[in-house]
Amino acid sequence: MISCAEMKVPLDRSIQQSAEDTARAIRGLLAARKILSINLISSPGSGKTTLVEKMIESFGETGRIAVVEGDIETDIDAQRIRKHGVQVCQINTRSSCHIQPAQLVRALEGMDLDAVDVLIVENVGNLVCPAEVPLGEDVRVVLLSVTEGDEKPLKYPLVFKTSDILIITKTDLLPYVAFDTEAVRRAARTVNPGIEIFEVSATRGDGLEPLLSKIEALRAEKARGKGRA
Ligand SMILES: Nc1nc2c(ncn2[C@@H]2O[C@H](COP(=O)(O)OP(=O)(O)OP(=O)(O)O)[C@@H](O)[C@H]2O)c(=O)[nH]1
Ligand SMILES: [Mg+2]
Repeated sequence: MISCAEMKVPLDRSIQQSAEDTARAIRGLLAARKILSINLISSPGSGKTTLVEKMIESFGETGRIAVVEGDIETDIDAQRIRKHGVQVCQINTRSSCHIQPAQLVRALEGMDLDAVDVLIVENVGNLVCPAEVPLGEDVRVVLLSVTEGDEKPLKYPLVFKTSDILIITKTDLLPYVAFDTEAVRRAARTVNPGIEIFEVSATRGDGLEPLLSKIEALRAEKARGKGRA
C-alpha cells in the first residue's frame, strides 16, 4: 500500500520537471529568433515598470522591445507600457506569486516575435517565489530599492544567487534613508560573487547609461548568436 506522503514526492517532481521543460522550450523558441530575454524580479514597487519605461524610451523604435507584465490582478502596468507603443501582454497570476512558464508560453503565442529583439518579462512583485521558477531567460535581473533595507541579499539569498545583475534603484532617495550601498554590494557578492551591480535613479536618470549599455551589449551578443542559449 502506498501512503499519501509517498505519493506526493513523484507528483511534485513531475510538476517541477514539467515547468523546467516548458522553460527550456521557451529558451529554445527565443534562441531560434535570437531574442534576448530578461526576467525582472523584485519586491512590489521597487521600480520595475518605471525602469522598463525608461529602457523603451532609450532604445526607441529600433530597440524592438516587447514586454510581458506579470501581476496578481489588473492590467495597470500593461497600460503604462502600451502608451510607449511597444507590444505588451499582461498576465494575471491570481493565486500564484510568480509567472508560470506555461503562462509565459500563452503570452508569447499572442505576440509577433519576428518583430522583437528584446523580451522583457516583469515578474510578479515578490523576492521569493519568482526566484524558484526559471522562465527560459538569458538574463535574470533583481532590483532592490534603497527604501527596502540593505540586508536583503542575506535574508533572501536565492534571488540574488540566481541573478546575473543587481540593480539598486531609487538612489535619489539615498539622502533620506539609512541604506548602506557598499554593504549591499558586499552582501550580494557574498551570495553571488559574479553578480554585476548597477545603481540607478530611473526618475532622475542617474546611472541609466551604464545599465542601458550593458543591455545593448547583451542584445548585440544575442543577435550574433553568441547568447547563453
Ligand atoms: N524616488 C523614486 N521613485 C521611483 C523610482 N522608480 C520608481 N519610483 C516610484 O516607485 C513607485 C513604484 O514604481 P513601479 O515602477 O510601479 O514599481 P514596480 O516594481 O513596477 O511595482 P509592482 O509592479 O507593483 O511590483 C512609483 O510611485 C514610482 O514612481 C526612482 O528611481 N526614484
Ligand atoms: Mg510594475
